[in-house]
Amino acid sequence: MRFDVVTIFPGYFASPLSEALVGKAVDAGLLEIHVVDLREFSDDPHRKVDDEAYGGGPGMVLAAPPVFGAVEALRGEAGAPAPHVVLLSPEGQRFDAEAARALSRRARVVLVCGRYEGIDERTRDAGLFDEEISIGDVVLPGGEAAALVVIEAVSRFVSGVVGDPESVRADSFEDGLLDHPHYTRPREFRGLSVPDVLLSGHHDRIRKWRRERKLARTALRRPDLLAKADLTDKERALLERLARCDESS
Ligand code: JFT
Repeated sequence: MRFDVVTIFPGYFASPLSEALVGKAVDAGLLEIHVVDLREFSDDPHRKVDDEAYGGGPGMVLAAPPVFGAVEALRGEAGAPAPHVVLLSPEGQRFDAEAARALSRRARVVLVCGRYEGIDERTRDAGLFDEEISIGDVVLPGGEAAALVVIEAVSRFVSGVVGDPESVRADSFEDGLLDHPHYTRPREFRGLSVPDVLLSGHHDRIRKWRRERKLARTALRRPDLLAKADLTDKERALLERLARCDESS
């Protein structure tokens, strides 16, 4: 899979894209990531890409011409798959595991990172973007950190990037539930022990305990997730009873 990241801060991406999971996947040829300097598409001698807002107000606006130039150049690249072009923006659709999986099926994704107070609306009006994504209701100074979130989340779903496919399946949200607790050595630490069942070697009991902890944690911490979670009829009935605090049944 290929990503092209359009940004005024190309250097920002150097270490996150060369380290750890993503860095290894790039080295292995599973991912190809191109960082494109938006300033290369400025027609200004000082490489300016921003300007004052029509109508006044504080701050600057990312100008349309360089954004059009960059996206059109990437769409026109010969010999490369046609890209799916994404704008990171606070006004976008909320990014989640399902959106990450959907993007991982694309051969090539362009991530456009804006800065300043926002991007000239005519980029949207012209249909320059196929999709607009927000990583959440938090305010960032620009799209770069959001683009890294998208690359890391999508890459996990690209075949071969995570060594053990079972790990991708087992992690949070694959079944719509939070993960169960994890423990490793030492067996005793500052008077804190590991739940006995995990040391028992009874794999059926361990599986049952983990499932139960996932359900309990999700019900307590993120009850909003239960509506869409992958639950058996029995599990759903159990949670309904617990939620109603119906101790007679
Ligand atoms: C922030 C952003 C995302 C995402 C793109 C562009 C300018 C700064 C800004 C901040 C608040 C309101 C503009 C961006 C994001 C997120 C993405 C831009 N800014 N208006 N902030 N928070 N979750 N994705 Cl262009």
